[in-house]
Amino acid sequence: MKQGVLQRYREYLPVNDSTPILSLGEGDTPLVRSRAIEGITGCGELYFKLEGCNPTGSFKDRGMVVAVAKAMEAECKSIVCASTGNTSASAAAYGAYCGMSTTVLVPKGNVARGKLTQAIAYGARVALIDGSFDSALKLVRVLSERLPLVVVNSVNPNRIQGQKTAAFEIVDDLGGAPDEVYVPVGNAGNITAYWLGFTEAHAMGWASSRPKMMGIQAEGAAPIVKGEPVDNPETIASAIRVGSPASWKGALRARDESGGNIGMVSDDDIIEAYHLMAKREGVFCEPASAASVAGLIKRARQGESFEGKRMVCIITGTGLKDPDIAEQTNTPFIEEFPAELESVERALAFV
Ligand code: AN7
Repeated sequence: MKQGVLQRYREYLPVNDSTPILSLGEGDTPLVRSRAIEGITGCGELYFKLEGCNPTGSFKDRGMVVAVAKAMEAECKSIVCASTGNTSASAAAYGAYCGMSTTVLVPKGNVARGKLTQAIAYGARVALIDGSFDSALKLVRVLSERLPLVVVNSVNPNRIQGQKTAAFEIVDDLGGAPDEVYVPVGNAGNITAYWLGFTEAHAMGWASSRPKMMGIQAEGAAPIVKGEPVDNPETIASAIRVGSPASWKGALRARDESGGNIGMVSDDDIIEAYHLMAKREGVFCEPASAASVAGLIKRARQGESFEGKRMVCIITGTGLKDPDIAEQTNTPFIEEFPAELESVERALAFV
């Protein structure tokens, strides 16, 4: 049986004898070798960490399992989060599994359809906030001071602890740290978690080096790149539509301590990478996840050489989360036929 994050990494997590060890099968996600973009970008080796293979289809499950287990340990019955979608899906699933009541605050009109569907299906209470993710997170922080709720956003340190385990897995799979790791950045919890994971793996002697952390924001939602909050963040990648990241300092630390960079890519770059991933790599990811790949491609186009380098792009969520963007940005290759051999055969003959 698959162990799950709490069991597999219990020694390295805030787990004690009263922490319930539970799992929906999160973690242990595939590291897949690129067959197209590796050559396009001239990388020595390029891998994709497929976090969409987690139980609710995104990396959030790694941190959520720890946050919810700790909430149970504290005998708390209710969890709450603000979310651009994936955190809400994950909180709803783990909340359901653990018999908690789950409330999610999401920006109205800016959550991908699959994510909202998940929150509804798992039975969470969904509050549509007429405002941005940032305003929803502000509300959650105040609410948690007034009501007996555990916040399961990445401002909860247990989330970061759980998410760091993805870095452990990469080191385990590669037998050491890669040269560079590309991570899409929204609220900046994940890049903070990866850096913590790589730093701990290095300190424990599992890896002799640490990678450069390359954070990628969307141009219309790039507060860290611009050095100031963005009031009205805008991008097709709704997951990273964040104007004032809670873990801003963690992202800067990851960048500076690793000698990395926080860059930005346009929505066109994101969609180009999104299509390349699906059509050339067989990986259907969500737009925010494609931002990491777009960031790598952009640097290659700017003349950066990745010769002999071992690179990893974090593919944070599955493409099924956002069917609307898939439909809007693709010209479907779909034809209708009568159920007759001749017409179908004629149509296929040129293939
Ligand atoms: C697919 O679900 O913030 O920089 O509320 O869903 O740690 O925020 C999601 C973020 C990247 C960015 N890729 O991670 C939420 C939420 C996907 C995401 C990010 C998110 P952070």
